[in-house]
Amino acid sequence: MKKHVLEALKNNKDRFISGEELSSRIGVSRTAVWKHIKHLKEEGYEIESFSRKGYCLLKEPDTLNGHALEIDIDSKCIGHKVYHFDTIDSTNRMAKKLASEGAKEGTVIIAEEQTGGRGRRGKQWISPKGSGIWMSIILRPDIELAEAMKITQVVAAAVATAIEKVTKFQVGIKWPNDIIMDKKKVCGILTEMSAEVDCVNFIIVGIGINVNTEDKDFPEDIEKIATSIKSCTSEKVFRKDLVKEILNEFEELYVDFIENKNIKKSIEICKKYSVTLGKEVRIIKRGEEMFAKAIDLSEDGQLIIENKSGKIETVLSGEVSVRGLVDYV
Ligand code: BT5
Repeated sequence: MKKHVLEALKNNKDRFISGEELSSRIGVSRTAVWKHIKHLKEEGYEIESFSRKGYCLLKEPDTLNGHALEIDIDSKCIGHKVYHFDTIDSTNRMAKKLASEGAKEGTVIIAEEQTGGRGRRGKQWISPKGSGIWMSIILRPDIELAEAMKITQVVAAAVATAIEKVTKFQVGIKWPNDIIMDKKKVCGILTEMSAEVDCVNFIIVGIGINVNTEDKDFPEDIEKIATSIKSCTSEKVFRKDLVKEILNEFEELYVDFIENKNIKKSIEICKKYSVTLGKEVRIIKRGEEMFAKAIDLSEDGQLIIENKSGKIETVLSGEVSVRGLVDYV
């Protein structure tokens, strides 16, 4: 019901809407309307109220409130259902739990803070309260295991496009799963899946973006390699606008990939934004270090490198650092 009150207020932003109108539209008593308005105010919504005129929404808070997101998101499937947590250990862990309990494709789990945010191979992801986008999307594509690996490139393409659209600041993609601004990491992507030998049960796409995060919010070792959108643009970004843009961009590229079996557009975007191609890279794979030149992305998003002896190889995954970026060692 609170969602319906909020929806009515958002749809009538420039005028007062009376308690009576709200109660008859939504089908609850005027006291119930008043209680929902009170809760919304407690959540940070600025709502002006006059006894004769009713209620008028003046300003929304920068929370990622599930109801508000569901109202605003206009993608068809991705984000139709949003679970919002004030604090959680990891949205990817929660997404896996919900997916194994039957949550539908497109369900989004988002949190203001993660206490056990995860990167790849058990690494930690720092997720300070209220300053970033820490979210996971549940996907249930009917694809083969080998295809599923490509999803990270689809996500990277969508996130890079969305950040650049919203901020107008130049972004880069560091293959395979980092988004870069000003030579530092602003976003990481973690793709996990549950699969049988021949089919995928579900895929969880985890996206962590430092949006309004301050340098002091990062531990010292991370501060050196990480940045936030606000640090780069000097402007606070309304996180909800960015979430909306990401989900829209992702849905378009994802549908193309799954329904049309076409990942071309995503790979083209990844190439366009790549900060890896043409550079000297250091790759660590199964404990072994290798220096090479990154020369291209294959049709399905693998990194093509030329090693020191001139041999062309394809890299499926691994730890990559790129000469010229802050984390190059
Ligand atoms: C990643 O791993 O970059 C994937 C990060 C995915 C985070 C999201 S948040 C929502 C969802 N729920 C989760 O629990 N996770 C996902 P990787 O490429 O392995 O990079 C991890 C490394 O990035 C760490 O070892 C640090 O060096 C660095 N790092 C940690 N926190 C960071 C931050 N906030 N910003 C930039 N770099 C960070």
